[in-house]
Amino acid sequence: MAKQEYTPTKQMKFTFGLWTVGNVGRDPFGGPTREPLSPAQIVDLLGECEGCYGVNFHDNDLIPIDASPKEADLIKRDFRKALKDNGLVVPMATTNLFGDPVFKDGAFTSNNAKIRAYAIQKTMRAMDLGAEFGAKTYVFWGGREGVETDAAKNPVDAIKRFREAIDFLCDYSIDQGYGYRFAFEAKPNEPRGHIYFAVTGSYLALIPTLKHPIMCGVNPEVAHEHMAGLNFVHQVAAAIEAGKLFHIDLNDQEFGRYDQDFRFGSANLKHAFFLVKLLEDHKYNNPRHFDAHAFRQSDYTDVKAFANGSMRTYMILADKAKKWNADREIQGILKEINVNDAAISSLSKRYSSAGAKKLLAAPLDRVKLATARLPYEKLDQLTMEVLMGVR
Ligand SMILES: [Mn+2]
Repeated sequence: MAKQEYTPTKQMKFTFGLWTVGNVGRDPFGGPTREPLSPAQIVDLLGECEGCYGVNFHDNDLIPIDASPKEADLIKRDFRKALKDNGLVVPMATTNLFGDPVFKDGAFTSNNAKIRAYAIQKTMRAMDLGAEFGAKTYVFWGGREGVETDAAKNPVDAIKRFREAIDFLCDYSIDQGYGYRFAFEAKPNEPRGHIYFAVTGSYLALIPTLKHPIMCGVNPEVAHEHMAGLNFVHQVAAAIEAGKLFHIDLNDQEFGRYDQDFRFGSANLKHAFFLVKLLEDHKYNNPRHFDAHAFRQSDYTDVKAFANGSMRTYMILADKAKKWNADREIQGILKEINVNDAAISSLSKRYSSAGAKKLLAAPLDRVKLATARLPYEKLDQLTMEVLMGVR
């Protein structure tokens, strides 16, 4: 593949949040290392990154929480112009339900009915704002929905309260004709000691209990599952299999560390490869959102390198996935390990009394079955050689 073929295209739907490339380098131990950019300036920066498709926002990334209506109008006007000038769209919006002190003990799951109501009110307004810019995916990340001590809240009530808020907001979206699809984003901890709905699977279990399950799916994030030591690829596979992968947050993370939000593919290349392969093999066609930020040491030129690098790594890994799928030796091993037997499958695939009797009587020799070859060292080494660029 020629080098220029790694250039991202709009069809890939690569997006960034205002808060990602606009991150000013603040951390719990130090202040900003970069001057803040306005939303319009962030859009201009993304416009300089070839192949970038769109930009996402929390309500307060675009409009400060205490902005006057007049100030809000000016910001929106500049932002809209920048989107047009740079040919970018807004596919996703979300609500900041974590930054303000009012949410210090949760939003939808707060013990205070007035705070729960305020969180729903703020989300309705944020949905209005997202719809104004054409967003069709609405993400819910419950950053403060949790506890440091389980003495503080009833975890069963927390689930009921969260469901109540989502059911209400689904109806609001339908009522307004916004056409949103909701995507829930799990995280096990940080900023709370323990966050409810800790993993993507928690939301996959919640969704069928909602009033509008068809409208609701998930937005898994690499780093959030890796923080919990989980295999992210398997979480995403569960979402794909359930038809619920509405959106995805791509970044990277060393296992067992704080929430690092590193550039996609920069820490765990092999996991990133299998993730891209999974998405490409299953023809994922929703936005590919890079929810990450540049190192604290970077200036804005380097922030652009971060954004371009995120997209380029995905393109390179998509090419590697193609190579893996076309590799004859790899495919030969896959053929060898996938043992098919139509007669026996017809017995075990679907239950019937007669079939069960036949299966009980089938001559399945466990000692012989255990001798089937599984050359996984070879398969894994070939995979690594594709990744290391020597195949
Ligand atoms: Mn995220």
